[in-house]
This record gives sequence, structure tokens and C-alpha cells, in this order.
Amino acid sequence: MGIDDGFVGQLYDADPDETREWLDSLDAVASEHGPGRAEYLIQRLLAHGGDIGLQIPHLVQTPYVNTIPLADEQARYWFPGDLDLERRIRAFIRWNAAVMVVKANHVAEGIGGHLATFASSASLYDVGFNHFWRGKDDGNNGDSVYIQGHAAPGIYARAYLEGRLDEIELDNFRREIGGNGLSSYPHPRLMPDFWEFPTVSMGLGPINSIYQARFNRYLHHRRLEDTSELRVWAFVGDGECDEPETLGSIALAGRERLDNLTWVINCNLQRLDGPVRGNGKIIQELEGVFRGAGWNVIKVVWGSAWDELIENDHDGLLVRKMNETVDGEFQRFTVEDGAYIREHFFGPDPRLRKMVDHLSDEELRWLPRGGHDYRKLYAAYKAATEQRGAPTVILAKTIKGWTLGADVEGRNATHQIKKLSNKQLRDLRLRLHLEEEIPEESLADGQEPPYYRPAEGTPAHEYLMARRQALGGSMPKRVVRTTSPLTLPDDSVFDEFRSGSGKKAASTTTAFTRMLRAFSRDPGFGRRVVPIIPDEARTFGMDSLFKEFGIYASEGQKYEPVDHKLLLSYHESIDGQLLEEGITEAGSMASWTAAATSYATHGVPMVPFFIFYSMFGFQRVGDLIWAAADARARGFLLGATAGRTTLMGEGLQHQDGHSLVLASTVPVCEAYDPAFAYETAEVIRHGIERMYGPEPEDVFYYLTLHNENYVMPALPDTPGIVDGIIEGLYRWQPAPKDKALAKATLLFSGPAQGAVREAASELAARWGVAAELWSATSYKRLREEALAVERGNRLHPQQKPRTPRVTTLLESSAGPIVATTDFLRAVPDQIARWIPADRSYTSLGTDGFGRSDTREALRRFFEVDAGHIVVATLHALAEEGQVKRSRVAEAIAAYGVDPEAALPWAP
Ligand SMILES: Cc1ncc(C[n+]2csc(CCOP(=O)(O)OP(=O)(O)O)c2C)c(N)n1
Ligand SMILES: [Mg+2]
Repeated sequence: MGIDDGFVGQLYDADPDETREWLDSLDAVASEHGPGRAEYLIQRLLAHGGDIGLQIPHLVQTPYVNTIPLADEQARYWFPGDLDLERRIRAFIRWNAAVMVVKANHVAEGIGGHLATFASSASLYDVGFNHFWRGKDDGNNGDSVYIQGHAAPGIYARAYLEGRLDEIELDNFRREIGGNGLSSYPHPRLMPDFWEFPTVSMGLGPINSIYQARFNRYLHHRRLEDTSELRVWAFVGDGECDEPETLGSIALAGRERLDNLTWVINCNLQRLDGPVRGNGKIIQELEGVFRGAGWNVIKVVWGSAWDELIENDHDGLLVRKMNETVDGEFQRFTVEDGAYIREHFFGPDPRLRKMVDHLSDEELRWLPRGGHDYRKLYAAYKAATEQRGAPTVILAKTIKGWTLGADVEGRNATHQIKKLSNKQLRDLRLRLHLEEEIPEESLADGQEPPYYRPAEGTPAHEYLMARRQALGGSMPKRVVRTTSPLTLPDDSVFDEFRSGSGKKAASTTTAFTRMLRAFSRDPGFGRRVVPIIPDEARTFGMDSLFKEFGIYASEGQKYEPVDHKLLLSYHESIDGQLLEEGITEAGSMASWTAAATSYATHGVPMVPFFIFYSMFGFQRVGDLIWAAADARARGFLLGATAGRTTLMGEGLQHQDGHSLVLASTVPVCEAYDPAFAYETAEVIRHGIERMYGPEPEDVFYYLTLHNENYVMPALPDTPGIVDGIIEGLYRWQPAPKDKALAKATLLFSGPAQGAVREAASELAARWGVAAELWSATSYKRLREEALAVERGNRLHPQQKPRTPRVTTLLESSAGPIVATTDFLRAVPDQIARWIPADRSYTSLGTDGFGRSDTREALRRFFEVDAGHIVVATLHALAEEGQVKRSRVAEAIAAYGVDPEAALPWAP
């Protein structure tokens, strides 16, 4: 827009006189008919300009009224259902949802639950259930609906009406432990036949839904599955929009023209503590943000009762008032009576006040918001599904706690309310017109309020069931029905890694890159591999994959890339396999989740490999990883450039020494720190079999990849070694056979192998110690097995106790045990309790912040280099009286260890 002196940016005014005439006529309209009229004309002109093909940038905000005009609602999107029956059904659902939460809190005080979120969004869900969302019972994959976590009671309440849940289950809302319970929120991990998409950690459902819609396209473009009919719907709270993940990827949806995606934002103007934008207007703010990102925005602000008022608003006074009123005031109007609204909304301007003279205070009080109006919502949903070339967001204005009565509706505390007194329940019964269904005496004090389910054969029940039947059956429903089975890769794919790198030095990262290429070339399996990289391929040396896999781009490649002459050019294509997501670990993780749950969502198992900068994985997007675990994801996460001293130069915010600690907190995440290419290969081979084989398990794998080059040894031919790799620990090299030497056992993981091997040579050559070397690929796995054994022993006190695997393994070794890792000591300390009783255990690790320096300097600083390992081993032997303490001091001096060096983890 131009600035004061009349310029429009850099544009040239070809005819200033003509311009002046246009401006003068606008001035005249504004002064004669008021600014409202002038504003209308400008909007009209802009819209018309678009119609005749003028290139005018879109306005990002429109007035605070419904986007779909009444005429369109009537002519194009007329509600096809039975309004009265649907209202009845909705009343039953509302009632059961409320009773369920109230009862749960009566029986188990403090068990929690939410009434207000669903109360505000019941209509938003019902219109979808009755008219839009396709189930899967008819054999197709159905629509993917991300339900707001706190609305779960309403979804259970509907499932109860449909006969999918019984009263015992409703009574056990939030009490899952004894069976027959219902989880608090959507958790596929806990209710795997019901919930599909975890949403309650706010912001994650929205971003996951975007990448789900995008992944549906990806499957389609790669000809793996026809997803053209599938839609993704996401329900989002207006408060939830403050989470960076919620809005952080909306531009992708716009850019990718994801018209298979619809968001419904429940704009009840409130979050948990108070108003979302007391001093502003969340609907307007969101409209601007979404339009700017290329979305089709449909505002459903006012219910039908406002239509007449808005039509009579000839001079635009009403709409100006609507535009000016901030959300804090709108919230106030919901708790005040009609007289207050007359006085404070219409009242200040006598012309406005006059517009509502014919309405009683009671009628004014009940002028509804659009998000509770079936017709308006139906029109919006219908328009959204017909929209082509852009995703749609429906901004539906509602009242938090709607129908729950004056003590709850619109109050700042409404979110937390989980109890209703019998009086409040009696009021709710009247408000929902359930006089016949719920006998008054059933709500007497001291009584447990009853649920209500219309009997089979009643019109409400028939209607409810018929609607869902027409749409492909009940939902939500999670089914695992493999329609396109996956062929496991041929074992020969792994051979090259089993034979080692010969004389050539390599890193586990380069080995993995070769592996990825080898899988993807595998004729059966290859097409299911989904490599996902957030703009780090070159860092990991994976840019070589661009050309071969192709980078997925829904529009192909419209330009000749700058490096087109290179053999390995940047190659985008519509059926590209690689998801090069740009700098968004969150987006990449969301893509990974969509691919990792495709076995259930689409019946097409896919094998995603998300390769990230390990520091920016668990630490950055840990909650998305947790949600993926909830969603029963299967796939591989790879933390590349892992290790606090292995990644040199980068320093404090890059060197990851703790992702394995964070990974240890995720129950279904198998976490490995492989030292050698063959270990990486065996873990991946095993993971593929476990997740995609004949008896698939809902787990996923995290592997660290390192960028230090060394000769990759061949897989030793020791019996049982592969089991050892998978189970977390195996003897990699026996101690030198010399009876005169003291004995020690050194454990290494990942790139700590170098220093440990060097220490072992030193110990043998200079200090009279024969050390055996073990590779600890997964302390997490060892710990979990030991915990299970320990528990079994505790609970079966009369049976012969079993010994944890880690104890048995280490019993076969000799001398003090020293474990070295490039991660925190907490990683090897995971097994400390199960070290054989007569042995000492020392862990060396990289506690503290990273520093930028060489590997050598870093390893010295963190005390994980060969000198420190020798010192630690000698010290442990000295403690046992096997070597003299003076020898430890000699070693300290010999390796230049500074006993007074600062603690690496000092502040
Ligand atoms: C990441 C995260 N932070 C905080 C919460 C706790 N919490 C649950 S609901 C809620 C308020 C939700 O407000 P809004 O998104 O507007 O949803 P409404 O219930 O109003 O529809 C909060 C803060 C959460 N579930 N997730
Ligand atoms: Mg809200």
C-alpha cells in the first residue's frame, strides 16, 4: 500500500488526473454515506479485480463477519440433514460427555477430565461425523481426523451412542489400569483400536496433520497408493495456535496446495487461564496469518439469527462495531444478560441500538455464535471440501462451556471445571430438553446421574447409525490392515558391511549412506524406503543421494539446477523419494511420523529413515518423538554427527553428548550407539525384521552415526555375536593371553572404540595389564532386560532367581570394568547396578558443555582419551590391590594428565 504522499511502492502513476478522480469519488462516498460504505466498495472492487484476472495481492483480513454469504449458504451449501434429529443426537452426546466426566470425578476425586472444550465444539464435531468424515469399514482408508485432546469425552460419548463403548467403559474414563478403561486423551498406544492420532500435547496434532496431508500426496505421486479421495482434518484450539509448532508449518501447506487438508480452529476465545487475545481478535489475527500463507480461510463468526441484522446493516455500522470490539469484550458479553449487551454492544451508538429495538433482552442474550450453528458449519465444511488448490482453515467462533450453564460458560475458570452439582445437571437437562430421556428423580442428591442411549429402532438411533453407515462406518477407528505388503530386503544387502572397509578408513555415517542406497536399490523393498533430511545432506555426505533418489517435489523441477552439469546434481521430481524438508526438524519429524504410521493409516508399510543433526533431534523435537511413540510409529531415527568429542570444532550447541540419555526415556525406542559399520548394519537389519517382518512390533530405532573415519573391521565370526550386537553387549576382542598380566575389562561404544583400543595396547605394552574389549551397543537394552529380570525375581521369590544378561556376560570377563562413551556417564551408568558383585565399575564420559576444538583436545578435556582410560584402569586395579598406587601416579605423569584440571562439567 502507498504511504502518505500517495505512492504505491515503486509503481509508476501513468495518469495522476485519473487517479485523482477515483480518489475523490471515494472521499465523497466516505463523507456522504459513511466509512462503512466506502470500505464495502473497496472490498468489492478488489474482489471484482480478482474475478477479471487482475493481479492484486490478496487482502489478508476481511471484516468480522462470515465468509460465506447467506445467498451462497442457501444456494450452494444448503444443509441436507435433519436439523431436529441431529440436535437431539447432539444433546444426548453433550449429556453423556458431561455425565462421564462428572461421574469420573465423583468416584475418583481428582481424576480430572474436561467439560468445556467439547461443550464448545460439539457442533464442530457432529457436522463432521454426520456429513463428512469417511470411515474405513467399507474397505477404503477413511479420512484422518485429528481431534483436540481435551474434546475426548465427547468422542467417547458418541461412540457410546453407537454402541461401540458400554457404560462400564464410560464409568472407567481416566481409569485404564484395570482394563475396560478409557484414556484421558487420544492415545493410540493405549487404545490401539480406537485412537489414530495423538494430539494432546498442543501444537503437535496441527503440524502432524499438515505433514500427514503432504505424505498422502507423496504416496500418491510415487504411485504407492491412491490417496486422492482421502482428507485430513485437524481440530485446533485457538489458544493452541500460540504453540510455534501449530503455525510454524502452515506455509508448507499453502505452498504445496494441500486441498486435501482442512483445519477447524475452535475459536472460543479462551485458553486455560483466560482469554486468548483479550485485547485483540484471535479470529482476525489468524485470518491474516493463514491467508498470508496461502490458505483458504472461512470464518464462521455469527449464527443464523444474526443474518437479518447484518443484512440490514446498510451503512456498515454493525460491522464496524464487530470489527472494533475486542475478544475480551466479546467474552464479557457471554456472561452478561441481554440488557448489558444492548447497552454496551449496540447501545453506545443510537443508530445501532435502534437496529435491535425489536429484540427482547432474552433474544439478544441468545444471538448465537457461528460455531454453534449447524447450517453455517455445514456450509463451511462443504465449501472446504470443494476448495481446489489450497488448504482450508475454518475459524469457528464458539463459547467455551456452551450449554453448561451460566456458572461455566465463558468463565475464565471454565477449562478446569470437571464437576457439576446436581442442580447444574438438572439445569443442563432442561437446557438440552432431555426431560423425557432423563427422569428428574434420577438427578436427586446422592444419586449417580445416568447416561442416555436412544434405543435401537428409535428415529435418533436409526439416523445416527445410518449417517455413519453411509459414510463408511464408525470412527475414530484404528485398523492395521496391510493392503500392500512389504518385501524384506535381501540379506545380501548387508554383506558389504559385514566384510569391513579393508584398509580404507570410513565412518558409520558413510557406511550408512551406502546402506541406504543399497536398500533403495533392492527391487522389492527399495520403494518403501523414505529418506528424510532437514537440509543437512551435505553435512552428512548424503548429497550423493539427491540424483539417484530424486528429491520429492510436487511440482517437479521447473528450473535447470545450477549444478546440472554435475553428475550428482540437485534433482527434484514429482516422484522423488527423498524428503528434503529444509530447516525444520519438527516438520521432518512430522513427515517421519506420517511415514512411520503409514502401515496403519494406509495399510502401506513404509520404512522412514530420518537423518538429523543429532543435537537437534531428541533435544529439539523430543515431544514429537514422544507423540510418534504414542502413535505406534515404526521406523528409524538417525542422529548423525553424534558424540560430544567426535564432532570437532562445532562446540556447545552442536556437540551431542546426551541424545542417548534422552532416548533412554522413550519406552519403545531402541537406542544404539554402534562403533562399526557391521554393527550399524546388523541393528538395522534386525530392526527391519522386527518392525516389518511377519510379526511386526510397534517400536522404533534410534542409532547414532558418527563422522570419524577409521578402518571398519569385519564382523568377527564368533558364535552368537549378532545376538550380542542386538542385545547390547558382546566381547569384541579377548585379552592377550599372558598369565603374568593383571586383568581388566574395557567397554566401548561408538567412536570411543579408538581411545579404548589404544588404551588396551598401552596397558599391555607398558603397564602389565591384559584388557579384553567389549562393544556396548545399547545400554538401554541391557538395562531394560536387567530390570525385567530383577522384577521377575522379586515377584517370584520362591523360584530360582534368574541373572540379568549383562551380569552373565560380564561374569565371563575378568578384572575391573571400565566403560567409555562419547556421551554422558549416565549412559553406561544405566547398567551399574548389575555389574557382578565382586567387580568394580568405572564410567568415563563427556559430562559438561561441548567446546570447539580438535577431537584430540576435546577427548583430553573430557577425560575420555587413551591416557585417561589407562589411568582409570590402573586406579581400579590399585583399589583391588593388584597394582601399586605409585603406578597410577606414574601413568598420570606419563600421559601428561593434569590432576588439577578444571572439572569439565563445572559451570
Ligand atoms: C504443549 C502443551 N502445553 C500445555 C498444555 C496444557 N493445556 C491443556 S488445554 C490448555 C488450554 C487449551 O486452550 P485452547 O487451545 O484454546 O483449547 P480449548 O480448550 O479452548 O478449545 C492447556 C494450556 C498441553 N496440553 N500441551
Ligand atoms: Mg480456546
